[in-house]
Amino acid sequence: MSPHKHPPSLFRPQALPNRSVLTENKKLIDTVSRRNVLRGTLSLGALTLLSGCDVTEEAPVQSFLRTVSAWNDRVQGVLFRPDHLAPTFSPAQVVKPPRFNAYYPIEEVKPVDGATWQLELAGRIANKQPWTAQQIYQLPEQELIIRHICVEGWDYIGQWSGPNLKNFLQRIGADLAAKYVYFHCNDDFTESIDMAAALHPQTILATKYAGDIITDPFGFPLRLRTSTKLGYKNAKWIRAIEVSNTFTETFWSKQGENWFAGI
Ligand SMILES: Nc1nc2c(c(=O)[nH]1)N[C@H]1C(S)=C(S)[C@@H](COP(=O)(O)O)O[C@H]1N2
Ligand SMILES: [Mo]
Repeated sequence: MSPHKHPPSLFRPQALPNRSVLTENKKLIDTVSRRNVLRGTLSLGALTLLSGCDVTEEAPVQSFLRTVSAWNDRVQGVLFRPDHLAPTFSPAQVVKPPRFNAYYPIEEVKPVDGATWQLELAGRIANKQPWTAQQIYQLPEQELIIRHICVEGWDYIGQWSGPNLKNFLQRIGADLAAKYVYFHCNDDFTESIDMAAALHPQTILATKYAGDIITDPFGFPLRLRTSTKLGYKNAKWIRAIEVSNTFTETFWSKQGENWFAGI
């Protein structure tokens, strides 16, 4: 299994397009970075989510950084407002099929058997009865057309639908005052999110992409789709959801990535 390329963290210079421009703008970058360090939570991806600007379109670095800086100030106010909505897009902007990523290449994806698969529930949940895919398909669906941002430096607009996570957590009697929601996956990947992100109105358990059942590489039969977290938080091929007050390092946080990874 080849290790996933280590994703660039915020303002590591190689994460941005032009080093000489970066050197010229060092003071501005420092200002931006220092604030980020102080907050401890902001990432380029998170700012991109908020601003809706396209990191893959190489706007001049200086104006980009000014935008980031300005957003940084506005972000202070919205940071912990759980109802702040991430930008959404139109169906015409949706990339089909989605762009694949995992910590191993697409050829190594081991498809999940939807007929025998069950979603297990663990931790601070009153009703731990497992769910079949068919049962999950009966639940009301929410659709999100949102930007997926991978810290490796690429992004795409995707159209996801499935049950709203907050509604699902309420349905199973999860302790909504608990701190974390963990997603254990069929490929040995575990990620977790803070409860505020789990209860965010734009967080869903996705079963469909662009109106069709998600295909194997993209997390069939069930994956997480947050609108306010970086790509790696969006666990694919979920086999169990666990609600807990205990913090355990996750796949990417063990590799030194920011655990919060969002806004
Ligand atoms: N189970 C599992 N989920 C995962 C990963 C993984 O390796 N295993 N990779 C993450 C990363 S780094 C990204 S960018 C997104 C990619 O999702 P996509 O293939 O639908 O674009 O899945 C995330 N979820
Ligand atoms: Mo990613």
